[in-house]
Amino acid sequence: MDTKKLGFNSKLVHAGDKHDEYGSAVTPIYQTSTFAFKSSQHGADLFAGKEKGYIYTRIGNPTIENLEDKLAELENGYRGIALSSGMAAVSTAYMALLSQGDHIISTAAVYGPSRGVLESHFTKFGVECSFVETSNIENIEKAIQSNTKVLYLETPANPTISLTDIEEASKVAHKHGIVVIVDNTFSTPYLQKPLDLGADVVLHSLTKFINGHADIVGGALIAKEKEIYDKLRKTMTLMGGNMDPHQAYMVIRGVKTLSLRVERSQQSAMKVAQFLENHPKVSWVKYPGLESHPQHALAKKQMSGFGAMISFELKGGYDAGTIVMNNVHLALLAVSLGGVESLIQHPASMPHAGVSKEGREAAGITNGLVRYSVGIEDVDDIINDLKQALDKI
Ligand code: LCS
Repeated sequence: MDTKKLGFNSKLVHAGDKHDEYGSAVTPIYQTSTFAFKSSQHGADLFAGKEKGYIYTRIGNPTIENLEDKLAELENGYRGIALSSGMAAVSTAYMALLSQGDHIISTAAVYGPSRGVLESHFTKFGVECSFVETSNIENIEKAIQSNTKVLYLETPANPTISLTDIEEASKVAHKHGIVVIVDNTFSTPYLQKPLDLGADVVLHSLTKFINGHADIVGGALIAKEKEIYDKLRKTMTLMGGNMDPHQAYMVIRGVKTLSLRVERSQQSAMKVAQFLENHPKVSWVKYPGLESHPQHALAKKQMSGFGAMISFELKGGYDAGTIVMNNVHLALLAVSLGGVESLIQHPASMPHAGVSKEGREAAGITNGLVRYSVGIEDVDDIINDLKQALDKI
């Protein structure tokens, strides 16, 4: 069946699937490190690329390939690459597309380690980085240098929920021959398709909404065209950031319900955001679906829904944040996001506790900022849980 002609939900279920000779309904887990050649000629043909097949699981494996093909179809890309984590995808992309003396421009408020690995490791190899507020396209234009090779966008960004106009940013970048990478973890292809909007590479932490069940860590890169795909694939294979077949099986299972999960979570997220916006102990709420979000119009233009991630600021600052953390009962007090279970975290006292107050503020992480990942529980339970925790402040 040619799944490319099917609708998004049908692709979620069927794209890339490999049924074995027993008629398995799902792709089996090919839990093997290596694949026996039928003859020395067969081995030689596989290595020379004259015949399609499998050699070694770091290079390729049917279960992993099923996931890669599914993701590529969902993102309207040329081909996909599955990796051991979202960070493996991030560093593989940087390694493949940057050389000594090159310059990268990145959204300032990206997921901390996506910025950190540039500052701590890639600068060691002579890569220059600029971190700018990419929601303002002029900032991107101003940061472009003759050696700029990559524009790295995260939209919505983690944890500020700021948006960048992918179409406009890509136009500016492409005028200068700059490759555009978009981290689509928060939206997933169900809500936003960066390659259709002009980006060259889509990146995912599969750990989040795509897998959706908080039981694996994984990452993916999907390229729009063969040339960049080949560079990414070669780097992944050489650096060894491949996914494991069992991990791939778990993500294939999880992603089949992506639209059902995201749909329910985002319906609840809208109600939770409205509840928070009207709460006297909350000074502001950042959710792309609220008219008060400074880029609500952009959200309507480039996303087909507003997602399940909310950030809000408590009037009581740091102490109020810790009180809420210690008093929620339904939401799990945990990092990560995008699972069926609601998760809450307070960046200032938790993941960003080691960052200076000035550093946190420069990245938009204020003392009273709380990030909430809305799960698929009953929305009344989610709101009541938050309400009673806010009452304790
Ligand atoms: N990109 C985004 C937008 C993320 O949120 C994360 C992880 C990554 C990339 C890296 O993916 P990983 O290697 O963890 O699969 N975000 C996390 C967070 O917000 N809390 O814990 C992890």
